[in-house]
Amino acid sequence: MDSENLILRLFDVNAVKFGTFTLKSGIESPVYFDLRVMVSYPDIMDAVADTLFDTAKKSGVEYSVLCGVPYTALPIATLMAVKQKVPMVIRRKEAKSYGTKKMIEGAFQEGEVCLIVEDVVTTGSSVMETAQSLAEVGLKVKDAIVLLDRAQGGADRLRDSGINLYSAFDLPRILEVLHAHGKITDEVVKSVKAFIQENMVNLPQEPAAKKPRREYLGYQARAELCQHPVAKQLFGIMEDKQTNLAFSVDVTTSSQVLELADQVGPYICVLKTHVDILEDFSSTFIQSLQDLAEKHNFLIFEDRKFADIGNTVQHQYSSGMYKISEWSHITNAHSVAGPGIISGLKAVGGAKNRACLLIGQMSSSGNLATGEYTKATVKMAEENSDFVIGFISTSSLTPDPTFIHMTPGVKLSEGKDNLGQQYLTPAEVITNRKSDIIIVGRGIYQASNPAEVARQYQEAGMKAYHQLLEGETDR
Ligand code: S5P
Repeated sequence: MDSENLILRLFDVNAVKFGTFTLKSGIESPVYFDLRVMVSYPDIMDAVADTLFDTAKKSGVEYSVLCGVPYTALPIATLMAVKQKVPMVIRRKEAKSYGTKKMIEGAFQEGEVCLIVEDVVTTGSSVMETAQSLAEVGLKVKDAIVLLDRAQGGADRLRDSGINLYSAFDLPRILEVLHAHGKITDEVVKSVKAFIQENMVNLPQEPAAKKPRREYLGYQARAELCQHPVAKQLFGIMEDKQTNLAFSVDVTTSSQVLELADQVGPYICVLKTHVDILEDFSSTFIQSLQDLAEKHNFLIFEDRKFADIGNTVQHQYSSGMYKISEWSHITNAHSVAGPGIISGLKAVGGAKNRACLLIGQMSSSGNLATGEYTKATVKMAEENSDFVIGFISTSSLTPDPTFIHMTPGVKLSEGKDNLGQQYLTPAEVITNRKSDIIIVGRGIYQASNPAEVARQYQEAGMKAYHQLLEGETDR
């Protein structure tokens, strides 16, 4: 059965319904999926198992064991396991109250990679719970496949926890097929599309082969499109120096900062500072830093993460001992305080042609900058694009080519620190998540030869950028 017929069959058996439904999250939805009914239709089960295998194959995921999220995906995973002769494990919903308290049943080796199978993902929490149970017994989870991603933030949340979600279908495709076959009216299509617009955070990733690719513009073209002088300059530097590397120089003395900035300067487009961790901050230090920025042609970004009301941040930005607005081309702010924070910063930095990034997502595990918060942050940026030039985020948040995305939590191999930081690779960040700039701190300044390692990050970042432009994915 091809995907079109599978969608039609799912509609026939009432696994896809249109009307007014209240979802678990409290959101009212004009469309509802109840895939539990599939077990009664062998032809559908068969097609779903094949479709999910196809999705896994096209996404290039690697695994040696399968696990279905209980309950609906359990029989699907079973069928896939039997058809493809891959072992599976079962996750219990509740631990047994007698005997062994095992949550995962089956025979497996610690360190084996397990692919999670799910029917529908909304927030991603069921996949996350399953991944946690699997991790507790030593199984590794990198990817999950789902028949349908409702695109309400689940993929983002999972990605933040290090799990890539690949879906076989998305809602627009289902609408298209059902409408083309006269199963739903124009009205229904309109109401579901309006719902998608309002509630969907990111459209799900389809297997690369099926999806028409968005054309990515190069740095030069984006420099030309930008109105803000700092954004224009930054894309210009990225093009001229062929680098998308920002160095986060989180060391605690001025001399260390200056020495590192001079060594690493040739390989970066942005130097990111936290001047409040310096033991010996002074205005002469700032003068030397500005000289280095000039010498090596990079921008200075003070990572101040303003988070207060407009009136307070105005003073924090212009005054005190750091006078950030005097010397930092770029600074950043949390959107939690509302748009007044941008007005406050803009009142100080606007006339000086300074720029701001909003923190739309964070790299640390368990952070709250997800879903609706991220969406509202993007809106705030769009409404203040004369001062906000982009985002700190772990993925691209908008296709608007004049906004720049900078991603922290980057190392040459994935991992974590012991305080919640989570690392992704340059290829994952630039090619797969379509961010623009990698921010690297410890990966460079803790290396024995920071300049050489910075060069390696520059090379990895640009390789990933060229892959993005050429439409390749890194998977
Ligand atoms: O979500 C975030 C946002 C930022 S700006 N996660 C982050 O790690 N950062 C900053 O990026 C953080 O303050 C630090 O300066 C840098 C990452 O440093 P690394 O040593 O972990 O590479």
